[in-house]
Amino acid sequence: MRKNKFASLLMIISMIVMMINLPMNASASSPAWQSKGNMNENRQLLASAPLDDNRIIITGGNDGMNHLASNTIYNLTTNTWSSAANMNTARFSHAAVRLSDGKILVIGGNNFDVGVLNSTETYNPETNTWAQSAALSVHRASHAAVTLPSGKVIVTGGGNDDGDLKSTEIYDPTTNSWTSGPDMGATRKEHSAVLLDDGRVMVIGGMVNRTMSNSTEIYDPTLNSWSKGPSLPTLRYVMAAATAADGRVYVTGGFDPNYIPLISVVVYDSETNSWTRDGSSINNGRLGHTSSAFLNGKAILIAGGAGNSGPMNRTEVLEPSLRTHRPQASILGSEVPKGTKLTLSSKTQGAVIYYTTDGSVPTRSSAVYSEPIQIDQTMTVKAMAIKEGWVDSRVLSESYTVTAPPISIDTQPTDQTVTAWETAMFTVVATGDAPLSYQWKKNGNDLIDSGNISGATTATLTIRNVQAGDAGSYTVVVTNGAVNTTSNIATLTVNPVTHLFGDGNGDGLITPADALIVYRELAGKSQLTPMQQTALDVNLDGIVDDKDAQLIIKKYIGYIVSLPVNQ
Ligand SMILES: [Ca+2]
Ligand SMILES: [Ca+2]
Repeated sequence: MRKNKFASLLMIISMIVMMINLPMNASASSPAWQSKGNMNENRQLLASAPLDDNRIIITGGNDGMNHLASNTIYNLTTNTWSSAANMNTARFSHAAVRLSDGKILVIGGNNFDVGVLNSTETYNPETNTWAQSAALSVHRASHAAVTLPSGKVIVTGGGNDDGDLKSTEIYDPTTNSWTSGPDMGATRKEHSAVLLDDGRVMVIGGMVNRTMSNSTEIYDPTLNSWSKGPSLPTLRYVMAAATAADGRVYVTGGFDPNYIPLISVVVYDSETNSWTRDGSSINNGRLGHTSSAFLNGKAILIAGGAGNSGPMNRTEVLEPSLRTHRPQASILGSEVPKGTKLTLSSKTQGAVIYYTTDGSVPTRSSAVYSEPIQIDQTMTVKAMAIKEGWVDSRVLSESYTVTAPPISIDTQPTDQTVTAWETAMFTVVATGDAPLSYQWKKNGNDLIDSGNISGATTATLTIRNVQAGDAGSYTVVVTNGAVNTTSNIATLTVNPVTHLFGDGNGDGLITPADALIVYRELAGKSQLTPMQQTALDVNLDGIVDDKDAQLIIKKYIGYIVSLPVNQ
């Protein structure tokens, strides 16, 4: 039963081979896919992974008749093939990934004798041996897998006798164990999966909800969730994909809705999050092939698959022109506080960043970025990244508008409790771009210098001869024309007067002895206490002098009825 369902894809491929006999000559274009040395066997539905910068291991597949346990290693430098030990289990429509320790993990797949597999095994290139690894929780074939930046491996979708899968599983090499990952948005098999240059994973095309699809989904390991990605320009199925060192994803071959094996190549550009038809074409239209980038990402190998003549042993290599990653700014163009530090970086290791801050296009004569750029005025930052042997990056352009720094209040006005007829003072200490101006408010209303109010537009507000009606909430707004800030609320509490006006010695009586205190003070023989200052200023003019002494005498002799006398 298992065998039959998954043999159907092979039958389709065989039918295509019989139906289609079109010439598949590649048009000359640059950069070019170059035909390389043939594998010893025809292989389709095979899988591959890089061993290092020069070698890729090709695993399993089938030759149209027999499933394969054999593997072969391609060396780019010598353009030769060498043998590798057989897997424990022959498998095709499986997945292969390079683990961070350099070993190769092959996952699931199909086997003509057993059916869809859940077994996995790991190849140690140092010893040229295979070892059984932990089994998947779900049997999977026609799935796709990617090693995450964390070193874990995510396996996506595929199918088995129970149907197509939208589930994912995540392998931890350190514990040799699988756990469930988040479901994709739909079932997906016969697709490709690649690591993007930002650490996310893209699954591409294939059969989605049992229909040929050009859709993509993107897995973010930091969020552990899937979201929609940009769709391929055209439908293609059973293609292969690999990511080059500059982050561009090359999707090759597959067949289209008319079952034509494709020679066309489409490229995903992470900087624009979009797909474009590449100028290059592969030499042999093929589907059910494999594609891997060498470890340094400077070249991509495609191998095997089925073409017009059935399963093939042909291989091709692309050495893409690599484009330096456009610099990224730590802050996108926006309003920023004066003095903001801007960091530029390029994902391309070893790239040199040139930048300008006057809006001109940067060149190799522009300033070399070496430390954060301080934004002290409104400016447009343009930057490009350059690496020898790589195409210059696109130009980053970000515009910043400097906002005045905020005014900080270092000392807030504090609550005051005074007795009626005393003086209340509120003071603020603020720091900001000069000149600073002040506006005191009572209960939210602007105060002006008038009556007993002075300093309403200075740092210190003075309220003399405080009366009950002066109680309330006081704030001050500090401004420099560009920005303003409002102080905390300070509350003025006014207690009723507790002294008897004219009673300087506090004996509860108004007598000539009280007037004498005034004269002693005027003669410089004593100093008045604040209490005396308030009690003896019986005419409320802010000073204690002879006029007050005379009023005290007048009160004593009954010439006036009560004190104070508001002159
Ligand atoms: Ca007295
Ligand atoms: Ca007075």
